[in-house]
Amino acid sequence: MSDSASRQIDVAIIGAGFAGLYMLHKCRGLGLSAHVWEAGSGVGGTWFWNRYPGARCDAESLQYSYSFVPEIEQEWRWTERYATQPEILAYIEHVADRLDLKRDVTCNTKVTAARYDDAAGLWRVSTDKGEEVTARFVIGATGALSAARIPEFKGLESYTGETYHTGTWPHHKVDFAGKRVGIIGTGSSGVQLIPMLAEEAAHLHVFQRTPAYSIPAHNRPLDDAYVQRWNSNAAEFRRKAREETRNGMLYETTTKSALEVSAEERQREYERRWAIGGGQFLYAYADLLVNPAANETAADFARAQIRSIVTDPKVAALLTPTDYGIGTKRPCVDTDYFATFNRPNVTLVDVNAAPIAEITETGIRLEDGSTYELDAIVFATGFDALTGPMLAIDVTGRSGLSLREKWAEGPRAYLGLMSNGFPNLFTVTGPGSPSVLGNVVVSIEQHVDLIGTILAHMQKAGLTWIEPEKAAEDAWVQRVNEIAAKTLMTKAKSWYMGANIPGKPRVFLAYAGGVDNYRKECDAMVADGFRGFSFAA
Ligand code: NA7
Repeated sequence: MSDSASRQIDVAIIGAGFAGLYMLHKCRGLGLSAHVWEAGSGVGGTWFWNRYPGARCDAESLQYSYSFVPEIEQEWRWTERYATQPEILAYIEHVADRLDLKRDVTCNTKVTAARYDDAAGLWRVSTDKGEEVTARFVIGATGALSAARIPEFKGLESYTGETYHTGTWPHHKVDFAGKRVGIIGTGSSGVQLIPMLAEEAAHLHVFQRTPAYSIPAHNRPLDDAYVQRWNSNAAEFRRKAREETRNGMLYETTTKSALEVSAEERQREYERRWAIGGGQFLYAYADLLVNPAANETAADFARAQIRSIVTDPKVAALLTPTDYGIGTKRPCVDTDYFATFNRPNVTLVDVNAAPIAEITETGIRLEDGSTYELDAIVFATGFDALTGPMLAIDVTGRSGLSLREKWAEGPRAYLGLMSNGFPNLFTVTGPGSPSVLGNVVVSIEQHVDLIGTILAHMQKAGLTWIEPEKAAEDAWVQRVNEIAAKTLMTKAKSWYMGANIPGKPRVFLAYAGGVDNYRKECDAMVADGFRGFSFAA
């Protein structure tokens, strides 16, 4: 990969994951000089960093992949319904090689600042390697879940054992054999990792604050006939996923309410969907995420599954979510998660009842005085989602306006794409766009295509400057909030709401109106002469 970038380029791209790589390809197609900076030592973004045992995508492989080069789609053979992290990373590497992208990627380098120079009308981008580059456009392809976070536990630095975070997992195999291991966190990452740790560790303590709803993955190898059927119809399947679904995935949906059918019919439908596995379950009825009574029927079904698997009723009760609805926090998809708690070498510790008071030299102490001696602690404690990655960079726009100040009360961006005061700065799947609510690769492709359309328009019309109007941005932020408020997702304490970070504003961070509707909004904006954006030559 290239070690240095030319000092003056058209487009500076931050991040070499799914978004940054496609953005680079798009810029090349427009004849623009573009360069990517990437903190990791290789491309892949999320799939470069999250290397913990058991890491998989919880969207189906054939759908969670690029569609912009049909030949690549046809030549890549996914092996499992839900791909493992190594397979997804190998796929991204393959695409990067196939399109010769790596020569314009500088790895092991963090962008530390991006400052808009009003007089020159250019961005000055600085890196932690002391590089400074000027660029006409900056594109934040930083990912929604890339700022890994360890809570500020008292005494953490005094701990003498090994520590790991799922989102910054080492590249070597970590040996847990014979060790006393503690894991904090039971979100998607913890739910995937816990069964793997339990198989290896001498003893595993799971420190749980909030129990998770989890749907079985029913993962399986993909057979040739299935792949063949997909490949023969790929273009149409992809179009449907993009244009006709709420979340960018081809799930079986219905317009029926959970409350308009009999209890028996509902039970049969939930059983059928549970047997299919994965995110399909939440699409059993149209109102599961908007009507509390409807949601409760699905939540009850999921709770009963936990009781049927976990043999100790006290442990089952602790593992059962009661104070939030299913799907109102991101639902987990698992393989053998609940059964893991039947193992004699696994202990569930309730850190809701007695929170973690401190991390000691040798383990964890809870507020009730109980202590746990541990050789290793794994933090599956999540990310500073959506806003964290861009705010980690010192971004300064027009007239010295800082992005951190502007977003102090929550993110503000028109279409989740650009923020007033920050000309020529785009974010791919930024806050206020559908982003994490669904198949993020579909949303990435849509945003990159949209940015490409905007850049092509500017080239053609001889324009050099674009900024969203404040009124358009205000109206969009209001719309995002109104749509979210109609769902049950604003009722739960989740990273969708910024609730996992002390002090982070409690604002719903994504557009919950569906990727289908969002695309229509964007297409209408373009058709309407780029409504809401100001341009200058
Ligand atoms: P999540 O979903 O944010 O899960 C983090 C977990 O860590 C969750 O169970 C938290 O409990 C727990 N946590 C966080 N801070 C603490 C403290 N201080 N004490 C105890 N427990 C704590 O992150 P993941 O990495 O699992 O998943 C993120 C996304 O990546 C996922 O949704 C997929 O889209 C991929 P809490 O629920 O806050 O009580």
